[in-house]
Amino acid sequence: MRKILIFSSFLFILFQSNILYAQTDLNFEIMHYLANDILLGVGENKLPHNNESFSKAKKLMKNVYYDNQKSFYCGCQYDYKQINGKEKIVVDAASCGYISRKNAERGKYIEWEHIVPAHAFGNTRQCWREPICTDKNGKSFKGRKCCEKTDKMFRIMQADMYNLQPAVGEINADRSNYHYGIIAGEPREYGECDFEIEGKLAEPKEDIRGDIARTYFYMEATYGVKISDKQRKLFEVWNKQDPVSEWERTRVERIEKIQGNKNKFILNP
Ligand SMILES: [Ca+2]
Ligand SMILES: [Ca+2]
Repeated sequence: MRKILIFSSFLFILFQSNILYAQTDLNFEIMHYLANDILLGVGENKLPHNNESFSKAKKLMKNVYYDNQKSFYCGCQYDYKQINGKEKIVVDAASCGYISRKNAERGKYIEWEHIVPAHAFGNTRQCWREPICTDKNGKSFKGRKCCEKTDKMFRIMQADMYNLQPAVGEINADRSNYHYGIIAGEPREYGECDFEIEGKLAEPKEDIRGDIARTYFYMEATYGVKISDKQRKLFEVWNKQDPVSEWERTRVERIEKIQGNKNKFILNP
């Protein structure tokens, strides 16, 4: 009798702890969703758009730029070519007087640059700041890989086409996650391309400065990306000095058709 009692108590405790475990799990899920919602002020059913795939977004950009295949920073013509069975976006360096600074291989191809870098929008997410992921060796990690794995909203941000521009791979690499700003003088490190880097600052050519400013404003309004006071002042000036061009409008209209959400900073500035 005593044995039965002990055994049934054991079963009871096991049963209870399972419920508790399941509830904790459920609570964690709910908390996770609530945290996302509070942070963004939107419900999961009100995501700005529904594409979670960065690689799909990059492919779709072909349908936006098909009649204006020019790189963002340097204005180089580019074209899609099959190289060793893979589709590559090849830069026509002669079209823009591009000369590689250091990384000739990456200078040959177009990459899709995040104007607001992944670091800046990722930083708003827990998966970027805290090591909430575990690799197969049991080591915890954080950052881009962790966010791609666990955070739907991060994937949505990363795949937002309004934030993507075609850039010569070498320029994309050199810009890294640096802020934009003004650099004294006009040093040229990429042939005729008017793009400068000094310390941790990147200076874009004048006729894309407004485009950059409005992209930051869009990412701030849509995802809560932080803009410092100093950056905001600069972007407000750039927004005025380089107003919305016909191409910028066309680009945004095409993205809106694909992605679904509006970009009020360009269509109703
Ligand atoms: Ca300069
Ligand atoms: Ca412009």
